[in-house]
Amino acid sequence: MRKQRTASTQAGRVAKLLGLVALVGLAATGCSGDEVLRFGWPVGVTAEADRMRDLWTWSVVAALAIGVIVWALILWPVIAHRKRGDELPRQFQYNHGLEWIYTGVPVIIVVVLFAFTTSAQNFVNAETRDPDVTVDVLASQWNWSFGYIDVKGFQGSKGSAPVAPDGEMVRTVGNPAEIPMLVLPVNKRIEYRLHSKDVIHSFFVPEFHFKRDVFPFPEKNNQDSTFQNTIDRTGSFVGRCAELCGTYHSQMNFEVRVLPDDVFTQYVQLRTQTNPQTNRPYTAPEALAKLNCGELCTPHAVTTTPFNTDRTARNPSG
Ligand SMILES: [Cu+2]
Repeated sequence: MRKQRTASTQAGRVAKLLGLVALVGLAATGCSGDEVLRFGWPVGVTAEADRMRDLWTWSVVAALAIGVIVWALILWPVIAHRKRGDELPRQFQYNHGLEWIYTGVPVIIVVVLFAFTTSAQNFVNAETRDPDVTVDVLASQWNWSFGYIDVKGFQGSKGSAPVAPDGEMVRTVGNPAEIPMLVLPVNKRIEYRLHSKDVIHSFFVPEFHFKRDVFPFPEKNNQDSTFQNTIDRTGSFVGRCAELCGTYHSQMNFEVRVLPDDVFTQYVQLRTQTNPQTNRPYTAPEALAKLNCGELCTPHAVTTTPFNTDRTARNPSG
């Protein structure tokens, strides 16, 4: 009896110690409640991102809860039932009830996780028939080019070769002085049509909580190179290539600039006009500078901060 009491007192002490360690660990990170529940993910800027964040948060919470139960089931026999003599303790094998539980519970967990994952995936992959803006995303070693399929009457259609001849689509192409910039309107349905000139790349915007591989045309094996989303706030977001694609893969970054709808309309109109100062069509930074809409139109892209687009500074061996 005394032995049992001692064991339960020790288990209580260990539980208190573990609780204290968890509390200090949580407090010492300096994270807010929302940050803790994001478990390392950035703040999402699309409804799709929020849905995936919910799935991620609750999956981690479920995994932690199961982890705590498993740790307790390991620690409890280690502490409370450690060897106390040579006498063999009572044996519990062939307990069918227990076997049903530890087979059935994991199956239920997998089914529940599968259901929630499928539901989130269907929501993220959903596409409307008539998106507000359709952008052609062309990846190449080691650059991005973004075109507006609806601008200048280009008749692109899903499934057809998406590369428009030069001049038919307003395009933004990165160069050593300008990061490639994808300018989009806020709260509008955007369709992204992805394709590559050469090897496989991957279109990744951390704030979208989403990336999709970008394959050379034509599509094979029923791959879906199109996706849609709606960005719910204005701002400037970093995009990256997330598929190792060669020497300068790490510098294959881009920027997503999200503007109010009316400013975006003016932006696209400017991009179809000639800049009297250069006698060439307005580039993305020139058009943003002309729009003069404060911080939102500040042409981050003419500097390379925080990006480094300098392809000449490194030696050829990379
Ligand atoms: Cu790449």
